[in-house]
Amino acid sequence: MTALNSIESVRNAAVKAVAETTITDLHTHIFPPSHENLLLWDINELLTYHYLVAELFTMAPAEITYQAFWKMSKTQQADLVWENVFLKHGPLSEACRGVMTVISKLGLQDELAKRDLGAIRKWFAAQKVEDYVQKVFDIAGLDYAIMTNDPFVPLEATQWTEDKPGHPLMKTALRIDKLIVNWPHAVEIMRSYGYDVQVLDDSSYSEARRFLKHWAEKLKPEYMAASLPPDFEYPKDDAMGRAMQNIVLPVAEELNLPLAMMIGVRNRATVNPALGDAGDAVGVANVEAVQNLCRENPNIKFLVTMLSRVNQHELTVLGRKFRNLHLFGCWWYCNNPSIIDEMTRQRFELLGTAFTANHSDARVLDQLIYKWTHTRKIVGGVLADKYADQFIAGWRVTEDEIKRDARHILGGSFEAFMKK
Ligand code: HDL
Ligand code: ZN
Repeated sequence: MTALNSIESVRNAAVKAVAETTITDLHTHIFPPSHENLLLWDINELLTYHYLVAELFTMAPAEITYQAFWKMSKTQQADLVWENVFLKHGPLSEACRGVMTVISKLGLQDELAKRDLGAIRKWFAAQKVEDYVQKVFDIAGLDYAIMTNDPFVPLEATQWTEDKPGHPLMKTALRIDKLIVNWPHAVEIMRSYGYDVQVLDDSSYSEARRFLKHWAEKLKPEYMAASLPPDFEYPKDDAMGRAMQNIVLPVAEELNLPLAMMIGVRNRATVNPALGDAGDAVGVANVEAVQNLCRENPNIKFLVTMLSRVNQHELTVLGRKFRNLHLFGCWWYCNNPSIIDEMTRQRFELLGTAFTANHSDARVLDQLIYKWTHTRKIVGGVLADKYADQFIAGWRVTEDEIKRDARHILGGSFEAFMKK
């Protein structure tokens, strides 16, 4: 294929390549339809996404208390969000825009323009979930998504112990936060399965490793994952440091199972527990913990994303230092156009294409549509700028090479890293 011979043509090719490339979504909270009502989907779930619940309480009148809200039905909660966040105030937040993008991409632009929530609900009620999963994946343009599978959540664990079928478009990830950040809770759950764990000592370490290996066998996960607080340090002789050192890292190495760390969540317990899933906030975390983990464990692969915008530059520099470190995503409070743009530019400038531009973190199936529609638009624009810079510097590139690079930052480099 001949090289493109103008800035205009490389820009257009970059935007087109990102708009059309197949994406691998390496972190979500979706579930197989067979896992009872764990899979969330439809307009009521979209409107009661915890991002929008938080926004409701930034605007709702005082008489709408947290207690009253949580007692309502999902439909009543959705009505409140629609009325207070969408109708009474300009729905300008990224989470609001997401709901609108989903509705429009599903072909309900007229119903949306008329703000006809009843008609939109009727359309969703007519969908068959198995077909709808495929439809959403097709619109989003994904080859597969990786779930979050937490054996410390009894309802989730039951689906696997009862051998409920998975889904061909959904791969697994073994979620282990509680083992690191809430040992007493982890002990309670592991003991309920008959594991002889008590305090953080050698006998409990080996039992906890046995628990992890059992679930790794059961789930066949792509990676183990843990969301960690801003004060996570490594090495550290505290409960988190000891669990990491004596339980998680040995299992990761023994099973050659990568560890994904998502660092910087300020837990709802210390922020606002009344908001439920919406109660967590963000804190500047310790990038040196990542540096020490990568340096001291060259045989373990680490996938890392951090929650604070403040941590991003230091982490991206670290991405240049370790072959066993792969950076991914604009996570949660970073998954907004202004920050996705900044992070993606920084990553291209420091890492070339050796990173994964985003993950959806979708909790509601339908969100795969908006999270990726919005990301494709921003990343496509950034990639176009990079190719324009490259053209001006004198390099010439073909459309196939641009397609190759677009895939690389949206799943390709992740898969290459996992195979290394
Ligand atoms: O811990 C995580 O995986 C986070 O993504 C949380 O689930 C968070 O509530 C979320 O959904 N962020 O998008
Ligand atoms: Zn998540």
